[in-house]
Amino acid sequence: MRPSNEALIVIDIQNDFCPGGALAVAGGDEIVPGVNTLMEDFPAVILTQDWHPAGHSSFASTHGAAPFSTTEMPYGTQVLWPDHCIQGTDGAAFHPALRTDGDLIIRKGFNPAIDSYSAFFENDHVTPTGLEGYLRTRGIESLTMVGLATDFCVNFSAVDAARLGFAVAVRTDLCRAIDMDGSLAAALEGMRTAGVEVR
Ligand code: VGL
Ligand code: ZN
Repeated sequence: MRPSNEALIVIDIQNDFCPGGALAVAGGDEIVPGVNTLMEDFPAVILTQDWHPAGHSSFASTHGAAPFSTTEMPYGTQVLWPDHCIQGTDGAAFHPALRTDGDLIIRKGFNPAIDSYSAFFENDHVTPTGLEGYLRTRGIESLTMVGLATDFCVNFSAVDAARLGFAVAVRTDLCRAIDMDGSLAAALEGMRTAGVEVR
């Protein structure tokens, strides 16, 4: 068992991000057995769940636009995604083989007007999710991250955590990427620059 100041953050291992889902990440389901095993090593396990209302502003359908195009939001450029992880649907549920008996499940992306890739802040980079306070009040200082997708929610979560002063490692063998237009390479570079240990 790892020391009590360490936590495992399991990001968005949900049906819509796995093969057959609305925003499927290639091989997304392959990481489930390894993530389940890794949970046994950590005194604190936190899962995140992408959790959008129908008609969310990150959905291409909301704008009459093509999926994977981009639009300018008040907070910056936003990729427009296929409808995914709609609250209460099977697509928003965790992969059925994923252990979900962790300590905390934090939902994000529920604000209709702002997407939230990061587990710490919405995409405006200022609206907190509350995860930082939870971790600090539990005395957690070191984070290991796994999950989906490497280049979006894992990336944003890892960079924010490093910026907040947490020690952060990303286990890339237990992550899978969307990888559009070089986004995976950019994410790996950005995480390393932010001081994340990319393993
Ligand atoms: C994610 C795109 C949209 C992710 C979530 O979990 O990486 N990507 N919503
Ligand atoms: Zn989403």
